[in-house]
Amino acid sequence: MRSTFQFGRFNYPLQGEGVRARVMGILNVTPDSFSDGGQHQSLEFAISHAEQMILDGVDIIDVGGESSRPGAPPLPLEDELRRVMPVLYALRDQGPAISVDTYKPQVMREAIIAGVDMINDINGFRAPGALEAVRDSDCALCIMHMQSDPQHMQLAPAYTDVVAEVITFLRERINAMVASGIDPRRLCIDPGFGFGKTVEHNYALLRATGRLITELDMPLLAGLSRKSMVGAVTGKPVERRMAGSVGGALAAVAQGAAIVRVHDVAETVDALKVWQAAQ
Ligand code: 9MG
Repeated sequence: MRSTFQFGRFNYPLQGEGVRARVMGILNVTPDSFSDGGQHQSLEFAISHAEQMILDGVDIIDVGGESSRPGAPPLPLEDELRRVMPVLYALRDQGPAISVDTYKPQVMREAIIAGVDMINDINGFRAPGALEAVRDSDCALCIMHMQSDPQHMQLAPAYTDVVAEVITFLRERINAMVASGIDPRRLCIDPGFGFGKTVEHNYALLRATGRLITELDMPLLAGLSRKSMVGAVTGKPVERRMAGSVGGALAAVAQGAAIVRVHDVAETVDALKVWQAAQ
């Protein structure tokens, strides 16, 4: 059984003393996440949001420049670099681990030079050049499952057996990455809630969290914060899904998830502390 998770400057134990779920805070650097779209103001907004997450006890900050919402169009490379690179440089020495949410090899290369601890790729490192871009670093690599692409993924998600198919996909990606020379201790898996899945597919995968971890012998990252799977069972709009999202994060951690990717850091940190104290 896997005992450690190599995470750039950090090394997370997966067994024995010191094991606990890590909280990854979401830092979107997209025009709809700050007021006037100005470059300077967006950097200031991102830094102050990150500072609040640090006060709230975040372990990892995930910086993303391109929206991956259903229907979102791709962002040109230069725009993504312009959005995320100043934020990565500003945050890398603030304490928490830093992750970059990108599927573009050129952004991965630049982010590694900037010193990020994780590359979070919703495309599972399938882009030509992605494996070469990350191979010779020590940053963690999150392999996420997605059916189709953000523009089309929610049009007609279809599986015969969603859990088996996600496991097959993740196993194939792990094998390809290890065959390219990447240390498996750098890898984690993610079922990709909401990425080409119906509500039923999402809950089948959430219930299978323990099975994914055991069958693939990998730490698992769960990201369901404020997603439609939370709205579907609570009946709440996106701005009122905090409690439901915390419930989902606890459900994942109770089955062994190593990292939860969340918007509401303070509430998730508190919930996990209480849950941990009760173990
Ligand atoms: C960028 N992004 C949005 N949702 C995500 C999820 O569920 N997992 C990961 N790894 N990244 C996500």
